Amino acid sequence: PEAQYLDLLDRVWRTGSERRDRTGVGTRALFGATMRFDLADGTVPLLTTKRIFWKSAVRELIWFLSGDTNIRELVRQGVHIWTDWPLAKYRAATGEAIDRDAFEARIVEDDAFAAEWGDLGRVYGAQWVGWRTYEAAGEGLFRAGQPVNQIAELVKGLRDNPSSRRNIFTGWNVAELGGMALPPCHMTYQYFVADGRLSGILYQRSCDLGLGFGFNIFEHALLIRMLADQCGLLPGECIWMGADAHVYLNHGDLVAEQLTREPRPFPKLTLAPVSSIFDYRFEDVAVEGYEPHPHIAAPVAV
Ligand code: THF
Repeated sequence: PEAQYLDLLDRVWRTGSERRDRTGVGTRALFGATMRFDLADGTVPLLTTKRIFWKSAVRELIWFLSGDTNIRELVRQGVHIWTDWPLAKYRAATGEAIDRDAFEARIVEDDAFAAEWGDLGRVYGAQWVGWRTYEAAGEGLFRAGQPVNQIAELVKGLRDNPSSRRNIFTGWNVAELGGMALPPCHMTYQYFVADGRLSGILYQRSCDLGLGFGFNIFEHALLIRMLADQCGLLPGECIWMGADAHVYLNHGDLVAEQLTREPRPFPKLTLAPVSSIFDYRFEDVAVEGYEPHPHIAAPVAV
């Protein structure tokens, strides 16, 4: 099954259109790709052709579900994958040449500093569990309404109305895109129940195949497993739809190396039983039999 990913990686690198992107690094990109992974046997799509730091991915997903948008909690847990954006902003604003470790140390130690510089704005967690609403309050006036917890609504929907075609949540809040450090890449999720099995589709508008994909697909699968457990369902298929699927130009060597490697079987995932989708802790997630090829370090374009 990992062959689907390797084929896309190869195709994008060989035939993708070369383009300048927002970050200035440049990419090769193809538009429109699909992959599907069967979760019914208890496996998860965790890439084996290089080590993926799945523990960071678990912590990131739990952080999204908690509604948090400040990197502080991630940094406290040793997860560094979101640090580069607040760091770049801080450096640009202050002109201070602070290094990454010192910046992270301040985020953890200094409450006011974390509040001012650690927040990513209205990103994933804010939209997933706290989508803002407003209600009319007289002539041309509005007041804040009760925020929508899309994840709680989804769980309810899957339990009460599993055949609905509206079991969806999205991070793409048009009105708040300007208030996000980065608009969501993995943006829309939809679910489907048949024969007691839960399948999910993720629509990803933009995918960094060399770096982010390994995290994105694993978290998509993990969320399907959590939702299935919470709704008394078995896992079905994990389907991925990528729009702009790209490889950064400075990931060429990584791609070449990864394509020489033989994929191994995907590992098994087990979840402890917990009473709500919001109660998962890191310790409740176990991955067994993960024997990947060595990690390949790759720079992240900010
Ligand atoms: N921006 C870009 N350019 N690529 C992305 O993959 C990406 N994301 C998120 C938001 N913007 C993005 C951030 N997610 C790593 C992993 C995921 C990220 C960002 C960075 C990363 O550096 N991974 C390294 C080390 C991991 C670690 O130290 O734990 C790796 O080798 O996997 C995709 O959603």
